Amino acid sequence: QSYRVAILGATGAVGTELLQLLAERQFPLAELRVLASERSAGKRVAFGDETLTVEAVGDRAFDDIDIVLASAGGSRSKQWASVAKAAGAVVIDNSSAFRMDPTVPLVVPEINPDAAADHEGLIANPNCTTILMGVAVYPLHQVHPIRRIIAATYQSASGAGAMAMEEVKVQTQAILDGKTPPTNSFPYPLAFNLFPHNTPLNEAGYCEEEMKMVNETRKIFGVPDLRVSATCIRVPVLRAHSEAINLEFDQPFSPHKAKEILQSAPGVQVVEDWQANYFPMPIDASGIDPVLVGRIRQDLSHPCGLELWLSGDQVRKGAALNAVQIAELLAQRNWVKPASQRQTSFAAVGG
Ligand code: 2RA
Repeated sequence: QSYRVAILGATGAVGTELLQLLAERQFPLAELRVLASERSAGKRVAFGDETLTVEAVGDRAFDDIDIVLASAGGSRSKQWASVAKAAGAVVIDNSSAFRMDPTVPLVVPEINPDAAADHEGLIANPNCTTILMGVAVYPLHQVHPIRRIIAATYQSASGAGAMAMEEVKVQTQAILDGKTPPTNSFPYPLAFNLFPHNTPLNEAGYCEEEMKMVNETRKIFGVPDLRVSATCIRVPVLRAHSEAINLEFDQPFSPHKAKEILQSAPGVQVVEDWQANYFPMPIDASGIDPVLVGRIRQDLSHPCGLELWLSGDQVRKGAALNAVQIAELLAQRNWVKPASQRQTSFAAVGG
């Protein structure tokens, strides 16, 4: 079976990656519609060796569409998700708008694929930092339940969009030329600098980005009381996030056993050459599917603790690839239609 797919936000960094992945992975397409704001209508975007013309999103834009891959920001998702659902499409939304809605599955296919079965036309793609951490630590959680996660992230400019990636290059050149670097994507220069993620802070002093890792991980793992703390930092890297992760279990977890588990874990590639001091880096993680994990070692401050380090492509597995893998999951399991409609059709044929 092939599907009529629409990409909302087709001209952004994630939208561009969605197009590339749909072509690379030969997703079964009956039609591909590329949608963006009025301002981008008419632009041409590459799809494999074709080019497609961007259409302005509007009330009829989702007619006859089966699957919408949305990555145009939370306000656009809030504006158009109900229109797309009403037109009969399932929306896989990359924004944070619906992630914590109890009626909306929040899915990482390597972790909780079955959660996608219950969708009623809307599935949320988790935050990039949550996806990368979850893919790396869930295989360990399946062997010994994790009691506590402490994460420190080193987040690339791509998380703030294609313009931010361009700006960090311009800032770098300006500083090398002895000029004042422009600051549009962030309130302060990112080149030769780093700073705590600049999303709003709560009363406890945690920013929204850090609370996404706490709350989304609990929902995806199905462990509402999982103890998570995070410190999210923006660093002058283009498109791969890195994370230092400390895990506490209820019993000792040997680094050797952890490495063995991760070497066969879905979506993970272990990279650690202790002699060469070679471990995951953004320059290796950029542009590839797997999350690179390494420096797996005993936490020397806790007998039941484990430390690890990861780098993963924020635009790819952190956003676009995870969304496309959800679409592939729906197609493989015949879950494209909302659960209530599937049950009705099953009953109708005397199932
Ligand atoms: C960031 N995770 O990196 C957020 C948005 N994708 O800023």
